Amino acid sequence: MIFKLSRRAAIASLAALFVASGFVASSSAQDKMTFRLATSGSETDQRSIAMAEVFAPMVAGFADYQPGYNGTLFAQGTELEAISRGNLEMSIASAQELAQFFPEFSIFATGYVHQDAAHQVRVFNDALMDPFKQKVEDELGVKLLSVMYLGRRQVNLRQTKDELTVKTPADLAGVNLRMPGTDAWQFLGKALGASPTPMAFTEVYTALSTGAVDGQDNPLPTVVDAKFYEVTKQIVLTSHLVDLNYIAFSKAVWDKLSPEQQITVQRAADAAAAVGRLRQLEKEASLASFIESQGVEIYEPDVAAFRDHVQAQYTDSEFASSWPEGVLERINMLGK
Ligand code: KDO
Repeated sequence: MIFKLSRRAAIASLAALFVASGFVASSSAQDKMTFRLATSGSETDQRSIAMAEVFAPMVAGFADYQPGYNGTLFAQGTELEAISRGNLEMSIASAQELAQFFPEFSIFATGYVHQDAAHQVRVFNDALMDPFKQKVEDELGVKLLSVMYLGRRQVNLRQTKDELTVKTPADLAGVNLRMPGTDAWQFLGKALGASPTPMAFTEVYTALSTGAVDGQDNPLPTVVDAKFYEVTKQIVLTSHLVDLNYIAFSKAVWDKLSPEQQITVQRAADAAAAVGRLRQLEKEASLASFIESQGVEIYEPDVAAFRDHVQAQYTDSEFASSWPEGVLERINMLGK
């Protein structure tokens, strides 16, 4: 008999397997640590679900995992500093946020550099990342445990396609595009040809519904999770950034863990990232028809025109001058 698991069942069994193998170290209830994680994502975001369903039970022997969703613990962009100051244990951090402290991280936030989810993982696990990780650990007191897949960012606008059809970067001229509030994000918005407006993720739905901005960029699973399809009319499949987040962990807390507990935390982070990645990829591949059924048109622009324009903007930028010699070439070599 051929025993066939559906893809969803396979991911669920993988999660269960990780959890079952995770109970390595345990402590009595009263000396359990607390791992608070700050994220702007919702409770139903795949990264949040993976952390709650995989990471939390794997560390439960010695730590209580306490997530704060929707920016309730710390506002978007302030989490790394909170960890650094000893006010927070964990966050879901972006390369763009790290670039605020270490400009060279902008290489991982640059349009059309990462090719897909597997490429992100190869880059994160390659020796090229070691000096990046070490610097964050030494100078910020933050350990980057694992890389999470957020997805391909697409341009999502309030205007109908009849009102504005976007084929090339020139068509985005004057479009007030919300981008998250750091220099690297704003630069990407400009590189796309738009007029970027900085804004925290938690404000975006309201800004779209009132018309304070013309659009935003995020992967399809986020468009659905945050219900942006209710307040926008088109998605332009620019795929300008295969976006990632890092599971960031306090170095001070890490140093208090026993070697066994450290191994468990590392495994739990890797397992949560792996399960979240599979689920996010599945969502990304299957959500277009639901979004279209909500009255949002989805179409491809001239992606080569966007790629060329974006890459040209970065070539002579101050960001590119902060990238260590040879790293871009090494990242490209790890691609397809
Ligand atoms: C966003 O603000 O658009 C963004 O997608 C940026 C990501 O780096 C990440 O912070 C994400 O928001 C939040 O986790 C909410 O999904």
